Amino acid sequence: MTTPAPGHVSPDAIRTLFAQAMSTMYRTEVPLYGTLMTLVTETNAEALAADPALAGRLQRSDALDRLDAERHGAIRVGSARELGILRRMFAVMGMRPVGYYDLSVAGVPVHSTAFRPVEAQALARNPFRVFTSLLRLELVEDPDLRRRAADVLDRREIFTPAALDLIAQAERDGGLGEADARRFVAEALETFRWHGEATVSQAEYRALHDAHRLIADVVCFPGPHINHLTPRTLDIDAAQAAMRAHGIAAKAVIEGPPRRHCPILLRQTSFKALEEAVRFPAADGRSHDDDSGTHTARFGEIEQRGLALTPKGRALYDRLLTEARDAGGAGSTGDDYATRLQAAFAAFPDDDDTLRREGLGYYRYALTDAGHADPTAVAGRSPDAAIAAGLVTADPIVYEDFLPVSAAGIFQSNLGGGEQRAYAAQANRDAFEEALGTAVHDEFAIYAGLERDSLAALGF
Ligand code: OOG
Ligand code: NI
Repeated sequence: MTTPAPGHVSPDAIRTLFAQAMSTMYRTEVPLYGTLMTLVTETNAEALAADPALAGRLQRSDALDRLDAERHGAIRVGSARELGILRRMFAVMGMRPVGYYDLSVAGVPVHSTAFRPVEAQALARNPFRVFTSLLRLELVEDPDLRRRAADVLDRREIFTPAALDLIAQAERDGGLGEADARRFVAEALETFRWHGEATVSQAEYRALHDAHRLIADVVCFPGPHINHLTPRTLDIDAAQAAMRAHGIAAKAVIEGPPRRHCPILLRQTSFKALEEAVRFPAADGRSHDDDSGTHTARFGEIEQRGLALTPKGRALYDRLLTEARDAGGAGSTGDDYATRLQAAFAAFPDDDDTLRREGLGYYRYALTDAGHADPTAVAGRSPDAAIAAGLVTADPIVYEDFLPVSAAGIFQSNLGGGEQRAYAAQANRDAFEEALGTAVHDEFAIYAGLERDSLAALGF
Protein backbone atom coordinates (compact mmCIF):
# COMPACT_ATOMS: atom_id res chain seq x y z
CA MET A 1 0.00 0.00 0.00
CA THR A 2 2.89 2.39 0.62
CA THR A 3 4.50 1.47 -2.72
CA PRO A 4 2.52 3.31 -5.37
CA ALA A 5 1.92 1.98 -8.89
CA PRO A 6 4.15 3.53 -11.57
CA GLY A 7 3.08 7.10 -12.27
CA HIS A 8 1.21 7.36 -8.97
CA VAL A 9 2.15 9.34 -5.90
CA SER A 10 2.21 7.35 -2.64
CA PRO A 11 -0.76 7.88 -0.32
CA ASP A 12 1.81 8.85 2.35
CA ALA A 13 3.01 11.74 0.18
CA ILE A 14 -0.57 12.90 -0.42
CA ARG A 15 -1.26 12.76 3.32
CA THR A 16 1.85 14.84 4.03
CA LEU A 17 0.80 17.46 1.48
CA PHE A 18 -2.68 17.52 2.96
CA ALA A 19 -1.46 17.83 6.56
CA GLN A 20 0.77 20.74 5.54
CA ALA A 21 -2.04 22.43 3.66
CA MET A 22 -4.39 22.05 6.65
CA SER A 23 -1.78 23.48 8.99
CA THR A 24 -1.17 26.49 6.74
CA MET A 25 -4.89 27.12 6.36
CA TYR A 26 -5.58 26.81 10.10
CA ARG A 27 -2.70 29.11 10.95
CA THR A 28 -4.29 31.77 8.76
CA GLU A 29 -7.78 31.15 10.13
CA VAL A 30 -6.73 30.90 13.80
CA PRO A 31 -3.47 32.83 14.32
CA LEU A 32 -3.22 31.67 17.95
CA TYR A 33 -2.59 28.19 16.57
CA GLY A 34 0.60 29.55 14.96
CA THR A 35 1.71 30.87 18.35
CA LEU A 36 1.01 27.46 19.84
CA MET A 37 3.14 25.77 17.16
CA THR A 38 6.05 28.06 17.99
CA LEU A 39 5.77 27.33 21.72
CA VAL A 40 5.70 23.59 21.07
CA THR A 41 8.75 23.71 18.80
CA GLU A 42 10.64 25.62 21.51
CA THR A 43 9.65 23.34 24.38
CA ASN A 44 10.41 20.24 22.27
CA ALA A 45 13.92 21.52 21.55
CA GLU A 46 14.41 22.13 25.28
CA ALA A 47 13.12 18.66 26.21
CA LEU A 48 15.46 17.00 23.69
CA ALA A 49 18.47 19.02 24.86
CA ALA A 50 17.76 18.14 28.49
CA ASP A 51 17.38 14.41 27.81
CA PRO A 52 19.70 12.95 25.15
CA ALA A 53 18.37 9.44 25.89
CA LEU A 54 14.91 10.63 24.83
CA ALA A 55 16.29 11.73 21.46
CA GLY A 56 17.87 8.29 20.95
CA ARG A 57 14.68 6.51 21.87
CA LEU A 58 12.59 8.66 19.53
CA GLN A 59 15.11 8.12 16.76
CA ARG A 60 14.86 4.34 17.11
CA SER A 61 11.06 4.45 17.10
CA ASP A 62 11.01 6.64 13.97
CA ALA A 63 9.37 9.36 16.03
CA LEU A 64 12.07 12.02 15.83
CA ASP A 65 11.90 12.67 12.10
CA ARG A 66 8.15 12.99 12.11
CA LEU A 67 7.94 15.08 15.28
CA ASP A 68 7.74 18.52 13.68
CA ALA A 69 5.14 17.41 11.14
CA GLU A 70 3.12 15.45 13.64
CA ARG A 71 -0.38 16.56 14.53
CA HIS A 72 -4.03 15.61 14.63
CA GLY A 73 -7.19 17.50 13.78
CA ALA A 74 -10.89 17.01 14.37
CA ILE A 75 -14.11 17.43 12.42
CA ARG A 76 -17.78 16.67 13.02
CA VAL A 77 -20.14 15.59 10.25
CA GLY A 78 -23.88 15.36 10.06
CA SER A 79 -24.92 12.39 7.96
CA ALA A 80 -24.07 8.85 6.95
CA ARG A 81 -23.41 10.01 3.40
CA GLU A 82 -20.89 12.62 4.57
CA LEU A 83 -19.08 10.09 6.75
CA GLY A 84 -19.05 7.46 4.00
CA ILE A 85 -17.50 9.84 1.46
CA LEU A 86 -14.99 11.10 4.01
CA ARG A 87 -13.88 7.52 4.52
CA ARG A 88 -13.16 7.27 0.80
CA MET A 89 -11.44 10.68 0.74
CA PHE A 90 -9.14 9.73 3.63
CA ALA A 91 -8.39 6.37 2.00
CA VAL A 92 -6.78 8.26 -0.91
CA MET A 93 -4.32 9.58 1.71
CA GLY A 94 -3.68 6.17 3.28
CA MET A 95 -5.85 6.92 6.33
CA ARG A 96 -8.11 4.19 7.72
CA PRO A 97 -10.79 4.39 10.40
CA VAL A 98 -9.36 3.05 13.67
CA GLY A 99 -11.37 2.57 16.86
CA TYR A 100 -14.92 3.45 17.88
CA TYR A 101 -15.58 6.15 20.49
CA ASP A 102 -18.99 6.57 22.09
CA LEU A 103 -19.24 10.11 23.43
CA SER A 104 -22.93 10.02 24.32
CA VAL A 105 -22.02 8.63 27.74
CA ALA A 106 -20.21 11.91 28.34
CA GLY A 107 -23.17 14.04 27.32
CA VAL A 108 -22.02 14.73 23.75
CA PRO A 109 -24.44 13.57 21.03
CA VAL A 110 -21.82 12.06 18.69
CA HIS A 111 -19.88 8.89 18.08
CA SER A 112 -16.48 8.88 16.45
CA THR A 113 -13.49 7.18 14.90
CA ALA A 114 -9.98 8.32 14.02
CA PHE A 115 -8.74 8.22 10.44
CA ARG A 116 -5.02 7.50 10.46
CA PRO A 117 -2.29 5.44 8.79
CA VAL A 118 -1.94 1.93 10.22
CA GLU A 119 1.32 0.52 8.86
CA ALA A 120 4.73 1.03 10.49
CA GLN A 121 6.29 2.68 7.44
CA ALA A 122 3.31 4.95 6.83
CA LEU A 123 3.19 5.98 10.50
CA ALA A 124 6.89 6.78 10.37
CA ARG A 125 6.44 9.01 7.33
CA ASN A 126 3.55 11.02 8.71
CA PRO A 127 1.07 9.90 11.37
CA PHE A 128 -1.51 12.64 10.63
CA ARG A 129 -4.84 11.69 12.19
CA VAL A 130 -8.31 13.19 11.99
CA PHE A 131 -10.71 12.52 14.86
CA THR A 132 -14.05 12.35 13.07
CA SER A 133 -17.41 12.51 14.80
CA LEU A 134 -20.84 11.77 13.42
CA LEU A 135 -23.79 13.66 14.90
CA ARG A 136 -26.46 11.41 16.41
CA LEU A 137 -29.63 13.27 15.51
CA GLU A 138 -31.68 10.50 17.08
CA LEU A 139 -30.56 11.94 20.42
CA VAL A 140 -32.38 15.21 19.72
CA GLU A 141 -35.60 14.93 21.69
CA ASP A 142 -37.85 17.35 19.82
CA PRO A 143 -39.03 15.47 16.67
CA ASP A 144 -39.75 18.68 14.78
CA LEU A 145 -36.28 20.10 15.45
CA ARG A 146 -34.74 16.74 14.54
CA ARG A 147 -36.54 16.72 11.20
CA ARG A 148 -35.58 20.32 10.39
CA ALA A 149 -31.93 19.57 11.18
CA ALA A 150 -32.00 16.46 8.99
CA ASP A 151 -33.49 18.51 6.13
CA VAL A 152 -30.74 21.13 6.35
CA LEU A 153 -28.10 18.39 6.36
CA ASP A 154 -29.73 16.61 3.42
CA ARG A 155 -29.58 19.75 1.34
CA ARG A 156 -25.91 20.56 1.83
CA GLU A 157 -22.95 19.27 -0.16
CA ILE A 158 -19.66 19.43 1.75
CA PHE A 159 -17.50 18.10 -1.11
CA THR A 160 -16.53 19.96 -4.27
CA PRO A 161 -17.45 18.24 -7.58
CA ALA A 162 -13.74 17.96 -8.43
CA ALA A 163 -12.98 16.29 -5.08
CA LEU A 164 -15.71 13.71 -5.73
CA ASP A 165 -14.34 13.06 -9.22
CA LEU A 166 -10.77 12.67 -7.99
CA ILE A 167 -11.82 10.24 -5.24
CA ALA A 168 -13.59 8.11 -7.86
CA GLN A 169 -10.57 8.37 -10.16
CA ALA A 170 -8.17 7.26 -7.39
CA GLU A 171 -10.43 4.31 -6.60
CA ARG A 172 -10.70 3.32 -10.24
CA ASP A 173 -6.99 3.71 -11.09
CA GLY A 174 -5.57 2.64 -7.73
CA GLY A 175 -3.99 6.05 -7.06
CA LEU A 176 -3.30 9.54 -8.38
CA GLY A 177 -0.49 11.05 -10.45
CA GLU A 178 1.47 14.06 -9.21
CA ALA A 179 -0.68 16.83 -10.70
CA ASP A 180 -3.94 15.13 -9.74
CA ALA A 181 -2.66 14.53 -6.21
CA ARG A 182 -2.03 18.27 -5.84
CA ARG A 183 -5.46 19.08 -7.22
CA PHE A 184 -6.98 16.52 -4.87
CA VAL A 185 -5.35 18.15 -1.84
CA ALA A 186 -6.54 21.62 -2.88
CA GLU A 187 -10.09 20.35 -3.45
CA ALA A 188 -10.19 18.26 -0.26
CA LEU A 189 -9.08 21.31 1.73
CA GLU A 190 -12.30 23.10 0.73
CA THR A 191 -14.34 20.64 2.80
CA PHE A 192 -12.50 21.67 5.99
CA ARG A 193 -12.45 25.43 5.51
CA TRP A 194 -14.22 27.81 7.93
CA HIS A 195 -17.28 29.62 6.59
CA GLY A 196 -18.37 32.78 8.32
CA GLU A 197 -21.86 32.48 6.81
CA ALA A 198 -24.39 30.19 8.40
CA THR A 199 -26.87 28.30 6.22
CA VAL A 200 -29.84 28.87 8.54
CA SER A 201 -31.46 31.91 10.11
CA GLN A 202 -30.30 33.17 13.47
CA ALA A 203 -33.55 31.91 15.04
CA GLU A 204 -32.99 28.40 13.70
CA TYR A 205 -29.38 28.51 14.89
CA ARG A 206 -30.63 29.47 18.38
CA ALA A 207 -33.12 26.58 18.44
CA LEU A 208 -30.45 24.06 17.49
CA HIS A 209 -27.95 25.67 19.85
CA ASP A 210 -30.42 25.33 22.71
CA ALA A 211 -30.78 21.61 22.00
CA HIS A 212 -26.97 21.31 22.17
CA ARG A 213 -24.29 23.74 21.06
CA LEU A 214 -22.61 20.96 19.14
CA ILE A 215 -25.72 20.33 17.06
CA ALA A 216 -25.68 23.96 15.91
CA ASP A 217 -21.98 23.61 15.08
CA VAL A 218 -22.57 20.60 12.86
CA VAL A 219 -25.85 21.60 11.23
CA CYS A 220 -25.71 25.37 10.61
CA PHE A 221 -22.65 25.75 8.39
CA PRO A 222 -21.84 24.81 4.80
CA GLY A 223 -19.16 22.32 5.85
CA PRO A 224 -17.40 20.49 8.71
CA HIS A 225 -14.79 23.16 9.44
CA ILE A 226 -11.67 21.75 11.06
CA ASN A 227 -12.19 22.65 14.72
CA HIS A 228 -8.63 22.23 16.00
CA LEU A 229 -5.16 21.06 15.08
CA THR A 230 -2.86 19.59 17.67
CA PRO A 231 0.93 19.44 17.55
CA ARG A 232 2.76 16.83 19.64
CA THR A 233 4.79 18.10 22.57
CA LEU A 234 7.49 16.15 24.40
CA ASP A 235 6.72 17.95 27.67
CA ILE A 236 3.11 19.00 28.03
CA ASP A 237 3.59 20.53 31.49
CA ALA A 238 6.29 22.85 30.12
CA ALA A 239 4.17 23.63 27.06
CA GLN A 240 1.12 24.36 29.25
CA ALA A 241 3.23 26.69 31.41
CA ALA A 242 4.50 28.41 28.26
CA MET A 243 0.90 28.86 27.06
CA ARG A 244 -0.01 30.56 30.33
CA ALA A 245 3.13 32.69 30.26
CA HIS A 246 1.99 33.95 26.85
CA GLY A 247 -1.44 34.80 28.17
CA ILE A 248 -3.19 31.95 26.35
CA ALA A 249 -6.30 30.73 28.21
CA ALA A 250 -5.32 27.10 28.69
CA LYS A 251 -7.78 24.52 29.97
CA ALA A 252 -7.49 24.06 33.76
CA VAL A 253 -6.83 20.32 33.75
CA ILE A 254 -4.55 18.23 31.54
CA GLU A 255 -6.61 15.24 30.37
CA GLY A 256 -5.29 11.70 30.60
CA PRO A 257 -2.66 10.08 32.83
CA PRO A 258 -0.48 12.12 35.22
CA ARG A 259 3.10 13.20 34.51
CA ARG A 260 5.33 10.11 34.68
CA HIS A 261 8.85 8.97 34.03
CA CYS A 262 7.58 6.69 31.24
CA PRO A 263 4.74 8.55 29.48
CA ILE A 264 1.78 6.33 28.61
CA LEU A 265 -1.08 6.84 26.14
CA LEU A 266 -1.97 10.47 25.70
CA ARG A 267 -2.05 13.69 27.74
CA GLN A 268 -3.90 16.67 26.25
CA THR A 269 -4.78 20.25 26.98
CA SER A 270 -6.34 22.99 24.86
CA PHE A 271 -7.01 26.70 24.74
CA LYS A 272 -10.59 27.89 24.82
CA ALA A 273 -12.54 28.14 21.59
CA LEU A 274 -12.62 31.57 19.99
CA GLU A 275 -15.78 33.61 19.57
CA GLU A 276 -16.06 34.24 15.86
CA ALA A 277 -18.31 36.50 13.84
CA VAL A 278 -21.04 34.77 11.83
CA ARG A 279 -23.55 36.17 9.34
CA PHE A 280 -26.98 34.58 9.22
CA PRO A 281 -29.25 34.72 6.17
CA ALA A 282 -32.51 36.44 6.93
CA ALA A 283 -35.78 34.62 6.42
CA ASP A 284 -36.06 36.31 3.00
CA GLY A 285 -32.74 34.69 2.02
CA ARG A 286 -30.84 37.99 1.94
CA SER A 287 -28.17 39.00 4.39
CA HIS A 288 -28.84 41.94 6.72
CA ASP A 289 -26.54 43.78 9.05
CA ASP A 290 -28.57 42.90 12.10
CA ASP A 291 -28.28 39.23 11.26
CA SER A 292 -24.76 38.96 12.49
CA GLY A 293 -23.86 36.95 15.56
CA THR A 294 -21.10 34.78 16.91
CA HIS A 295 -20.18 31.13 17.14
CA THR A 296 -17.59 29.38 19.31
CA ALA A 297 -16.16 26.17 17.97
CA ARG A 298 -12.54 26.44 16.99
CA PHE A 299 -9.64 26.05 19.36
CA GLY A 300 -6.04 24.87 19.68
CA GLU A 301 -4.78 21.83 21.49
CA ILE A 302 -1.46 20.23 22.40
CA GLU A 303 -0.78 16.62 23.23
CA GLN A 304 1.99 14.44 24.63
CA ARG A 305 2.03 10.87 23.43
CA GLY A 306 3.53 7.87 25.19
CA LEU A 307 3.48 4.10 25.28
CA ALA A 308 0.62 2.21 23.58
CA LEU A 309 -0.94 -0.03 26.23
CA THR A 310 -2.09 -3.62 25.80
CA PRO A 311 -5.67 -4.51 26.79
CA LYS A 312 -4.27 -5.44 30.23
CA GLY A 313 -2.49 -2.08 30.56
CA ARG A 314 -5.55 -0.23 29.31
CA ALA A 315 -7.81 -1.96 31.83
CA LEU A 316 -5.44 -0.84 34.59
CA TYR A 317 -5.39 2.72 33.18
CA ASP A 318 -9.20 2.87 33.05
CA ARG A 319 -9.50 1.54 36.60
CA LEU A 320 -6.99 4.01 38.06
CA LEU A 321 -8.49 6.94 36.15
CA THR A 322 -11.94 6.12 37.51
CA GLU A 323 -10.45 5.83 40.98
CA ALA A 324 -8.85 9.27 40.70
CA ARG A 325 -12.01 10.89 39.33
CA ASP A 326 -14.27 9.26 41.90
CA ALA A 327 -12.08 10.04 44.91
CA GLY A 328 -14.14 12.32 47.15
CA GLY A 329 -16.84 12.44 44.46
CA ALA A 330 -15.08 15.44 42.94
CA GLY A 331 -14.75 14.29 39.32
CA SER A 332 -11.95 15.76 37.25
CA THR A 333 -12.28 19.22 38.69
CA GLY A 334 -11.05 20.67 41.93
CA ASP A 335 -7.63 21.92 42.87
CA ASP A 336 -6.56 18.55 44.19
CA TYR A 337 -7.27 16.60 40.97
CA ALA A 338 -3.58 16.43 39.95
CA THR A 339 -2.73 15.09 43.40
CA ARG A 340 -5.53 12.51 43.28
CA LEU A 341 -4.39 11.42 39.83
CA GLN A 342 -0.76 11.02 40.93
CA ALA A 343 -1.85 9.04 43.98
CA ALA A 344 -4.04 6.65 41.98
CA PHE A 345 -1.37 6.07 39.34
CA ALA A 346 1.27 5.11 41.91
CA ALA A 347 -0.11 1.62 41.21
CA PHE A 348 0.94 1.80 37.53
CA PRO A 349 4.55 0.59 37.02
CA ASP A 350 6.76 3.39 35.75
CA ASP A 351 9.82 1.76 34.21
CA ASP A 352 9.98 0.27 30.74
CA ASP A 353 11.35 -3.06 31.90
CA THR A 354 8.43 -3.76 34.23
CA LEU A 355 5.86 -2.36 31.80
CA ARG A 356 7.17 -4.69 29.11
CA ARG A 357 7.64 -7.79 31.25
CA GLU A 358 4.20 -7.45 32.78
CA GLY A 359 2.65 -7.13 29.34
CA LEU A 360 1.21 -3.67 30.03
CA GLY A 361 2.52 -2.00 26.88
CA TYR A 362 3.69 -2.68 23.32
CA TYR A 363 7.38 -2.48 22.42
CA ARG A 364 9.41 -2.41 19.24
CA TYR A 365 12.45 -4.70 19.31
CA ALA A 366 15.65 -3.85 17.43
CA LEU A 367 19.31 -4.91 17.41
CA THR A 368 21.82 -2.80 19.34
CA ASP A 369 25.25 -2.09 17.81
CA ALA A 370 26.52 -5.20 19.62
CA GLY A 371 23.61 -7.19 18.21
CA HIS A 372 24.35 -5.93 14.69
CA ALA A 373 27.99 -6.90 15.10
CA ASP A 374 27.07 -10.47 15.99
CA PRO A 375 23.55 -11.39 14.87
CA THR A 376 24.19 -15.09 15.52
CA ALA A 377 24.51 -14.32 19.24
CA VAL A 378 20.83 -13.38 19.22
CA ALA A 379 19.77 -16.75 17.82
CA GLY A 380 18.79 -19.24 20.47
CA ARG A 381 18.13 -16.58 23.11
CA SER A 382 14.80 -15.37 24.30
CA PRO A 383 14.03 -11.67 23.73
CA ASP A 384 14.56 -11.05 27.48
CA ALA A 385 17.94 -12.83 27.43
CA ALA A 386 18.99 -10.93 24.30
CA ILE A 387 18.06 -7.65 26.01
CA ALA A 388 19.95 -8.64 29.16
CA ALA A 389 23.00 -9.47 27.01
CA GLY A 390 22.86 -5.99 25.45
CA LEU A 391 22.10 -7.34 21.96
CA VAL A 392 18.56 -6.07 21.61
CA THR A 393 16.61 -2.96 22.70
CA ALA A 394 12.91 -2.66 23.29
CA ASP A 395 11.51 0.84 22.73
CA PRO A 396 7.96 1.94 23.49
CA ILE A 397 5.55 1.91 20.55
CA VAL A 398 3.82 5.31 20.43
CA TYR A 399 0.07 5.44 21.09
CA GLU A 400 -1.54 6.79 17.90
CA ASP A 401 -5.16 6.87 19.03
CA PHE A 402 -7.46 8.79 21.37
CA LEU A 403 -9.11 8.37 24.77
CA PRO A 404 -12.88 8.70 25.14
CA VAL A 405 -12.85 10.29 28.60
CA SER A 406 -10.20 12.79 27.48
CA ALA A 407 -12.00 13.52 24.21
CA ALA A 408 -15.18 14.23 26.19
CA GLY A 409 -13.16 16.60 28.39
CA ILE A 410 -11.85 18.43 25.32
CA PHE A 411 -15.35 18.66 23.81
CA GLN A 412 -16.78 19.90 27.12
CA SER A 413 -14.15 22.55 27.75
CA ASN A 414 -15.03 24.07 24.43
CA LEU A 415 -18.76 23.91 24.88
CA GLY A 416 -18.75 26.07 27.99
CA GLY A 417 -20.23 25.18 31.37
CA GLY A 418 -23.68 23.69 31.83
CA GLU A 419 -23.58 21.99 28.46
CA GLN A 420 -23.72 18.51 29.94
CA ARG A 421 -26.74 16.47 28.82
CA ALA A 422 -27.68 13.09 30.16
CA TYR A 423 -28.21 10.94 27.07
CA ALA A 424 -29.77 7.63 27.92
CA ALA A 425 -28.72 6.17 24.57
CA GLN A 426 -26.11 3.48 24.39
CA ALA A 427 -23.16 3.16 22.06
CA ASN A 428 -24.32 2.23 18.60
CA ARG A 429 -21.26 0.90 16.88
CA ASP A 430 -23.25 -1.04 14.30
CA ALA A 431 -25.04 2.07 13.09
CA PHE A 432 -21.73 3.94 12.97
CA GLU A 433 -20.03 1.25 10.91
CA GLU A 434 -22.99 1.05 8.60
CA ALA A 435 -22.76 4.81 7.98
CA LEU A 436 -19.02 4.51 7.50
CA GLY A 437 -19.46 1.68 5.03
CA THR A 438 -16.95 -0.58 6.75
CA ALA A 439 -15.89 -1.89 10.16
CA VAL A 440 -13.34 0.16 12.09
CA HIS A 441 -9.88 -1.31 12.66
CA ASP A 442 -9.06 -2.64 16.11
CA GLU A 443 -6.22 -0.50 17.52
CA PHE A 444 -4.90 -3.27 19.77
CA ALA A 445 -4.50 -5.62 16.81
CA ILE A 446 -2.48 -2.93 14.99
CA TYR A 447 -0.06 -2.39 17.91
CA ALA A 448 0.28 -6.15 18.51
CA GLY A 449 1.11 -6.57 14.82
CA LEU A 450 3.81 -3.87 14.98
CA GLU A 451 5.39 -5.55 18.00
CA ARG A 452 5.17 -9.02 16.44
CA ASP A 453 6.73 -7.82 13.18
CA SER A 454 9.67 -6.28 15.04
CA LEU A 455 10.26 -9.59 16.86
CA ALA A 456 9.92 -11.62 13.67
CA ALA A 457 12.47 -9.38 11.91
CA LEU A 458 15.01 -10.44 14.56
CA GLY A 459 14.17 -14.12 14.16
CA PHE A 460 12.18 -14.42 17.42
C1 OOG B 1 -13.02 16.33 19.01
C2 OOG B 1 -12.55 16.18 20.43
C3 OOG B 1 -11.64 14.97 20.55
C4 OOG B 1 -9.19 14.73 21.09
O1 OOG B 1 -8.03 15.15 20.91
O2 OOG B 1 -9.48 13.95 22.01
C5 OOG B 1 -10.23 15.23 20.19
C6 OOG B 1 -13.92 17.51 18.76
O3 OOG B 1 -14.00 18.44 19.59
O4 OOG B 1 -14.53 17.50 17.68
O5 OOG B 1 -9.87 15.83 19.23
NI1 NI C 1 -7.95 16.75 19.64
